[in-house]
Amino acid sequence: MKIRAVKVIVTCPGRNFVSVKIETDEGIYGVGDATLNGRELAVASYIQDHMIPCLIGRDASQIEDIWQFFYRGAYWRRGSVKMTAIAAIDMALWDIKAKAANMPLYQLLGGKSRHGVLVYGHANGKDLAETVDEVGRYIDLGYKAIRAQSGIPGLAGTYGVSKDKAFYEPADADLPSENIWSTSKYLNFLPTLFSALRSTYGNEPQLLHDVHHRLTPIEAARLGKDLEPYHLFWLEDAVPAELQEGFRLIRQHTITPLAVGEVFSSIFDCQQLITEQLIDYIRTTIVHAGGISHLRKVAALAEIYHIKTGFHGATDLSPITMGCALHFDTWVSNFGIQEYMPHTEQTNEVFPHDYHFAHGYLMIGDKPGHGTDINEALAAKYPYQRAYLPINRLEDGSMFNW
Ligand code: EZ4
Ligand code: CO
Repeated sequence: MKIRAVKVIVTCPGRNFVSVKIETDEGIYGVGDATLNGRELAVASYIQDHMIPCLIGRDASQIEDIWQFFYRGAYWRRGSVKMTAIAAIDMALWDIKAKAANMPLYQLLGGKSRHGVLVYGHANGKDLAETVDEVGRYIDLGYKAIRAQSGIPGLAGTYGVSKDKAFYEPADADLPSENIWSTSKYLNFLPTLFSALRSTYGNEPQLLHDVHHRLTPIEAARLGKDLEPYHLFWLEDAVPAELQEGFRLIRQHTITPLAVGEVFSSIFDCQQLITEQLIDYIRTTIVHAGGISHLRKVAALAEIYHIKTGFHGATDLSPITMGCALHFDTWVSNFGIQEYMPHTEQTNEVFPHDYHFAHGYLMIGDKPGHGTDINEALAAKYPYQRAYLPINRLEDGSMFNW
């Protein structure tokens, strides 16, 4: 089965998505997600200008060889743009292989290990009272696990607090908007939020929180310790993780479970975090780290060290990534949880899919392939619109982490 044509499809049904569609000479096609929020066109060009010429005529069944061809063959290794581009091709090729076998993707991976994929939803509010109410609304919607983010007294706005309660979209402007951050205001406030959540809703709901890369290891250690009475499911991205050994310091001080990895592009970004058991959940995702072929290796390494998966699942990962992730989650033995932010109706129309939410779980369908498609005619109606993620500064104006 030979690759006959490859298309890059850029569309903006409310937000930007980059997708690929690979067509074969046997009439079977596959689709993959190549969306890198805020840097979309760099990936589109990487695929269009540097990968497609090498793909035409190649055997679509040779997924591993094609992966190695683009990873090793580029000479320049890793990097988010390259690994997202490889991921998109990889997803599309797995889609083709599963369709050719007339099986849902999870069957090719090793079959079902569970009947549903536990997900967590995103509750957020402008202040403590509103966030507490929002968590209640998610409990009423059937969620068993909920991430809570809140506005912080004394700060105008922060990560994770949305204008539209149902659809959080941080890439909100055609040039980066600016937030102001204070670590001390945050650290003083956050335990009061989780104290209020536990006293209102008891011990049953799983609660999560995303620090979004804003602390140093010793600050993260203090926060983890302060949150111990409220037994979080996880504390996410407590510090920027370029320095993997930095997590040792957090670990020495707290038993709050740690999750990290949504910005990683390969197994080499988390090797030490995993092998030294410095984290509990690995969030590295199919779309930003080389696709299904590479994530299998990350998950297998993590399994040996008692670390579970907890894939990134914000709305900037298209329904194609979500479809692939759900097949992976349904199969992988060391599954932990899956992040889930529903896409808008407009996005769902462009990317028809066969998964659905029920009682706190996402359920996949049995369609051959990964179960998500792209409506090209509809996609063409929404041209690309430049959009950036915000940046973050300290109160004195210093550039900080967003
Ligand atoms: O800010 O995907 O856990 N989820 C997150 C996301 C990220 C966005 C960035 O594009 O941290 O909301
Ligand atoms: Co996050």
